[in-house]
Amino acid sequence: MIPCHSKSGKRLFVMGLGLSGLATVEALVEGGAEVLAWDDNGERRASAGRRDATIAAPDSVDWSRIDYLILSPGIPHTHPEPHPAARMAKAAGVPIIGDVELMLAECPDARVIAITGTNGKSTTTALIGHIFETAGKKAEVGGNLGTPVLSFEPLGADGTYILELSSYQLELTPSLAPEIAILLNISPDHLDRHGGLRGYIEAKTRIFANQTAGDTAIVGIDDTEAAAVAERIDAQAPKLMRISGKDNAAADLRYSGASLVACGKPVLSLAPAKTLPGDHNHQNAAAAYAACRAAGIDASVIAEAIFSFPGLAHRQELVTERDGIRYVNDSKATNADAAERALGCYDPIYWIAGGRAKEGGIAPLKPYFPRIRHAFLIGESASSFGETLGDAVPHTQCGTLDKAVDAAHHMARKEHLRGATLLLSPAAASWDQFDNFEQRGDRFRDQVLRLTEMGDGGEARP
Ligand code: UMA
Repeated sequence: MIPCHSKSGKRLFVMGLGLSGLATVEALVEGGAEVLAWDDNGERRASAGRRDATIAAPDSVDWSRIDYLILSPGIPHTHPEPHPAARMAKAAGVPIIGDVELMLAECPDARVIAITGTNGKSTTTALIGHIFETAGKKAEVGGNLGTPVLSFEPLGADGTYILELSSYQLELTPSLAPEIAILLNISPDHLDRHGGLRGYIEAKTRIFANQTAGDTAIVGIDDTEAAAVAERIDAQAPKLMRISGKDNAAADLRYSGASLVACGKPVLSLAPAKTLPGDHNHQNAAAAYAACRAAGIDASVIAEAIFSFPGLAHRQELVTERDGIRYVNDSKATNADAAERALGCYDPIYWIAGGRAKEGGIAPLKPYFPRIRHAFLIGESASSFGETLGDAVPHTQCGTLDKAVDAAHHMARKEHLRGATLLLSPAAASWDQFDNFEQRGDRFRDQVLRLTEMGDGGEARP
């Protein structure tokens, strides 16, 4: 934990007591601050009360006596409507910040590498963390990825914080000045929270706002919005590295096929990186490579780490490979956009899909239908997905995930097609049958391991 000593004797109001809020309460109390806290959910309030915070509703507080409002990233403060706590703090002129801002104030000497983007930021963050670990460098990895930043160990000048930052967190971290900042890409997301695309882009661009001459900015330039950001920051001081998967003359680092190419010269083949399939993962690897080179890590160490990267659970996670069939858990793909990334990586596919459908269903995935050998449909959306697949893709209504895995496994083994992949990439949310996508992916993994550790007939070996 990082105790917030710089806030000793101050009075802070912590709004939201989820993962990051509870870690914030602990770090503030430990640092000697007076903490008032609230969550709109009564159970969450009870867990904070045990940590020496005073539970107080926002409208019961004299805001003129509060030094800071610490807001959880998931709580709105501008759009679609400010939370009452944010409204009252603003009216009283109380600064509104987040946990990352608190953390930065305590460890000013540590190096910061910050990663944002609409897609791929978790994988890129975890990959950079793995490269640092392989290089034997002291680092803490987290933020939006899952570990709240105030749960980290305090680091000095020999340490690096590797932070995945969402647009929500970037808005609440005004003094962020990363030595290395990455913007992978921009596509519309969380628009309700930012009052539209313009607000979302502004929030993302904050990652570069306080960079100065010696700092490095790494930007993926294959979408119009991120390319425009690169143009804008080019005029500022930071060293700018443009990354592209296209034959783009402006790119400093390209990923072409499975190679990284810098200044026209191949610098690394990504073919052995089994856990990073597809163009989107090659972009993540390119950004991680650029960041780690800028951090002074040797190219050969980076290569070794990229090849040994275990990947992230539920994101095209290679569960096992058995008798020529790959079993891939992509439970995190809760919409068609995300499923498209996985469907583009494999052929032929035994595809498990369905759950609670998002708007548009799987219609945008039609270009990938020829790769799907058979679809196994589950959950609420099974019949609507079946209608979209129509005669183009043979499919079976399975109802549950267990039945789908079983049927797909047996068909894949029977047909024994070269390069076959059994893929869970549901293109739908999990909430109709599971608590969250993690539980769905865990269930898939368990079921796959159970079946693949059995004999051909699906019966356990003696
Ligand atoms: N709450 C209220 N009132 C409200 C809204 C929420 O009291 O009007 C309370 C909830 O009851 C809950 C708490 O606020 O107890 C939740 O706070 P939170 O949503 O900010 O979640 P945390 O548990 O603190 O998790 C946050 C990040 N969540 C969000 O940004 C929504 C986590 O990112 C992050 O891993 C964690 O901090 C640790 O740093 C998750 C996420 O979904 C993965 N991120 C979004 C994304 O990736 O798209 C941005």
